[in-house]
Amino acid sequence: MVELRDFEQRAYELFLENLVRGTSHLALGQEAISAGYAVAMRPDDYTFCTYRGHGHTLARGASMAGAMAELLGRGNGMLHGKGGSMHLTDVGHGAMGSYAIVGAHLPIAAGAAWSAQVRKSGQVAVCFFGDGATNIGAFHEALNLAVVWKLPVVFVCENNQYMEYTPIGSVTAVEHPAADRASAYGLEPILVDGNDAGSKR
Ligand SMILES: Cc1ncc(C[n+]2csc(CCOP(=O)(O)OP(=O)(O)O)c2C)c(N)n1
Ligand SMILES: [Mg+2]
Repeated sequence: MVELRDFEQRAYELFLENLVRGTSHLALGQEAISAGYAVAMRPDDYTFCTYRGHGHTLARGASMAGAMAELLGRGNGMLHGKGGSMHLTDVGHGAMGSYAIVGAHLPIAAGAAWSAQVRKSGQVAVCFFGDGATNIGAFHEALNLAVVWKLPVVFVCENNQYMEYTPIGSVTAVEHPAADRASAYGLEPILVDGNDAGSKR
């Protein structure tokens, strides 16, 4: 958690110095989620991130230097400086990409889980997304398919209460945008306080 916080703070400083190429979405305050899930992952499990994916990618063991160099657009970045903050990917560590289109990666994570199921590899896909993604059609399609096909995929909504400038409560009728809808698809909803590293539910 400390390492992830340090990385984000440094990225923020470099961004203010205009050294970060493109934009950068930080996850300051969300470190416990990245640190917690990574402990449970097998080395060959899959992670799918949003554009706010520095922590999730680093927690899988991706190189911090490679990630920072990527933000700066350098040739020694993990994607040779071509992807930047919003596209961090490190397949060797199971980090299967960061996706800038809200909700786009939920069906892709379901597809990766399906491949694991077909190959009987025992791998699990974990897919992170924001509260805003729960109002995108792909969220509902992916959850439904995951249950119907019993796919080894875990969907994790990081509810920071906002989608850009819009409070999620102003556009969503239920209190817990992902968990309250998960039951409708036959998924067990689990609520965790992401700011409490010791929280279970
Ligand atoms: C399909 C799509 N629509 C709109 C956008 C513009 N956009 C970028 S971030 C964002 C808000 C997403 O909020 P949320 O899912 O809660 O994630 P957070 O940024 O809070 O982590 C929007 C609307 C986008 N990237 N993709
Ligand atoms: Mg949000």
